[in-house]
Amino acid sequence: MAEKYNFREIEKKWQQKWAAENLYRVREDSSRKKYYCLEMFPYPSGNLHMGHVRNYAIGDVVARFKTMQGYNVLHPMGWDAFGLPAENAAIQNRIPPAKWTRDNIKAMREQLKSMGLSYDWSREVTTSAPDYYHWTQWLFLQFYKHGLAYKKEAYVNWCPDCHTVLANEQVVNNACERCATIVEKKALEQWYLKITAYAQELLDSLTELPGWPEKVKIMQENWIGRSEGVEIYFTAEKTGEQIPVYTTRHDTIFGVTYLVLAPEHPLVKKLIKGTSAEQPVSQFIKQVQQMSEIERTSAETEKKGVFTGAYALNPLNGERVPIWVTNYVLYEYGTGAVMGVPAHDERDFMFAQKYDLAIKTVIQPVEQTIDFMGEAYTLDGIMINSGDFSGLSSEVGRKKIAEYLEQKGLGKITVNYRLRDWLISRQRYWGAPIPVIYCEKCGMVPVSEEDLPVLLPGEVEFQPSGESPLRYVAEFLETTCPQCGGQALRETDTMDTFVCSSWYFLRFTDPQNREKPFSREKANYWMNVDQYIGGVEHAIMHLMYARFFTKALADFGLLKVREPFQNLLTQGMVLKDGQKMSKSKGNVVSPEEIIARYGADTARLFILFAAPPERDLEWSDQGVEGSYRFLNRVWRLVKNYLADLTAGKLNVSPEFSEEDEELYRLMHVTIKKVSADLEERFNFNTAISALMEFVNGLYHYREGVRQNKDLLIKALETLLILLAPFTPHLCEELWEALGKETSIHLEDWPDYQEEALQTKKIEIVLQINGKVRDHLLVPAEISREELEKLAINNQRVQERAEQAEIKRLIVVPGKLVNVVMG
Ligand code: ANZ
Ligand code: ZN
Repeated sequence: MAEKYNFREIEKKWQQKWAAENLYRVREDSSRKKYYCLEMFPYPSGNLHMGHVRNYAIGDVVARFKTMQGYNVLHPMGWDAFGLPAENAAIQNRIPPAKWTRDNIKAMREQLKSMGLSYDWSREVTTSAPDYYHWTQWLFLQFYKHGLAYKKEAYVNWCPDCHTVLANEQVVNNACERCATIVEKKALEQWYLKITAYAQELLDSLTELPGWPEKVKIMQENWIGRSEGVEIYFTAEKTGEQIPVYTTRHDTIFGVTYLVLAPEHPLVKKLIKGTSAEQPVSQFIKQVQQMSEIERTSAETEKKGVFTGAYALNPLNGERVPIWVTNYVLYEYGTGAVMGVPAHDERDFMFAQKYDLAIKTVIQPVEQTIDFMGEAYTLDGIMINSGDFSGLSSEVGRKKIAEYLEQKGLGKITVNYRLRDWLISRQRYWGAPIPVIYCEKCGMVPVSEEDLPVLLPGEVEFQPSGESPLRYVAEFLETTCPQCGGQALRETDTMDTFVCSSWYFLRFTDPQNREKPFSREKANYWMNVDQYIGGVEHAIMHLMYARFFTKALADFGLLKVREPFQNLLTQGMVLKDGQKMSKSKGNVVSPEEIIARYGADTARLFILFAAPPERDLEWSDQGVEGSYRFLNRVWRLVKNYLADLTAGKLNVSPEFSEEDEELYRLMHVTIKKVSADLEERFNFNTAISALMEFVNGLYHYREGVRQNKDLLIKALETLLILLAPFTPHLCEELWEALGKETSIHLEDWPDYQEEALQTKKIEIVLQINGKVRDHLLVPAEISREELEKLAINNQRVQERAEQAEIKRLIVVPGKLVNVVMG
């Protein structure tokens, strides 16, 4: 008998068998409850890392568990295959992106398959394949038709190194998220998707997602950044034009001592034209445009500005205040103009001090008066120096002032969001071409749906120039107008890859559809995703965009649900020596090596056992060894049982012995524990601990003299079934060894019996004056009082009590009671 199990043979055997039998293929079946389990699909970098292994192992346990619970489970996998790395590889190694991507997918698919994951591979999708991006383009056209895709000139984040535009979310600390180059501002015509049209709904429906981590919802809420305030109309003294400013602190309006415009504000040019301020202001604007939004609003950045020489009038008190241009006001937020209240805003305070502008106190703390202002008082308080509004609290004052402004037509109550429209244009080759054509006569014309997909050309010269490489491919660029048939040019921008990943979960419901992105019926059957699993690094962008798409597509009539992901699990990182595994740190443990050395089941078990899924996990070689030893223990348990069975060593006993009772109880306790751990919080680690205890219990039972064959086989089967979602190959192999002819992964998840849980009895030694007199068989959870009662009523004690008095009782819980008599 083999001492160690041959995982190499076993794992390969079952992977092939499962594939040949299409074990994980699913179809819509309205008579069954569905369950959609999805892990974030990977970018095909070519190499599976431990983060992937963790992500997919978690998802696989969930999918297998739900299948065994009787759900019709959709568990698909695909490739987020457009994006820069493929293009960079093409530039560096002269490999066409399509080939690079195809090769990497092939390699990674094999790696995934070696993990024994229960994917329905017939549903595999690749976002860079024409049969997928066909529908990405089609969806773009629907956004366009509904007024949710538009083009505008904008100052965009430009990475001079990647030669492309970056979304705000891709700028980290003023640098490109990918290459860390400092980001510049550049004016370009760009395509946007109008996510802001859904800002309020994206915020409101967060409350309908109790199955999302609180921290992710808070990040989304902050990103949407709703604020309620007032637009107040100041007037430019020189031109008489209105200057709306956005404020949330209109209770401070009597403290305004200056007005500030964003450098991009169109009024600036008018105000300075032909004045002595024209030259310095223009100079300043140029400087500011080199800064990113984050840098401009950061508390550390020095607030700088220039006076325009012009003045504005305060609509409430008619006061005349100077108009400045500064680096800290953003054109894209609110109205791009702000009223400066140095006494009550920190930025304004610093600014006023620096440029010697007036500081006027109009809010006072309730408790004390302030006579010297060493800093801004930014909290609410009582209004002073505020005309008729003096004496009101800030809160009441805000209400009254808002009403007053609205009544007089001097302003209006407004809600603002930090969320910006989503810039989707990329000046890159390896993305879905934006299906738009420019005709000299007709202007901008969307490509007809019948002409989709707009295919990416194969032969392309990669010379990053800031323009899309597609611009230099004549047969792509030059086309005819769908309206007039005249000569026309194609749009050469491609879409941000986040567009592709905003609807892939829908394509999985109907991946081969040639008529539509997906059928409404199929999407309605499978959606929404019951459990989504992935890294927290996608907490903002991907999840927000996918939610936006789902809502918009529901409004287009393409599906019913308005939220894509019912429950979200964000798994922790895999660390080595306390640090994230990375090539540069040289602390990477390769999944391929671990699987080659110990097998996929060991790798899966270790990674699921080492930490709860949401926490970071510290890699441990001993931990891997331990998991491997445990699986060998399970292996030997079953193999030894089979040997004993053949040798005729096991009998059917008519009634349960104490040991039988104990094993029976342990089995039910384990079912209960593992089920609860999987059902409630995916506490895989404690579920596995329970299974380890069960295995210990089984070994203990096997040491006993008398073994109940029926019970033993039941216990072994239960063990394999409960362990199957974690280590599918080993369990399937042993299941087969037990003579089963159908897959263990199609077995029903077992139920536990409530009565069985209580049956555990323990033996307590009864002493009288330190001498053993009897043994008491009692329930394990017996209380001290009950035990004392039992001891006193014990026959031996009662006999003695005729001559002697009970003086005291000494109880050692779970072990003994000593009755002291004299
Ligand atoms: C006057 C004021 C007085 C302000 C005061 C604050 C304190 P949230 O809550 O984020 O919406 N603001 C408005 N538009 C801006 C822009 N485009 N760039 C930079 N700052 C802008 O913040 C609203 C506040 O942010 C507004 O209220 C405005 O400053 C500033 F004691 O107006 B406040
Ligand atoms: Zn035309």
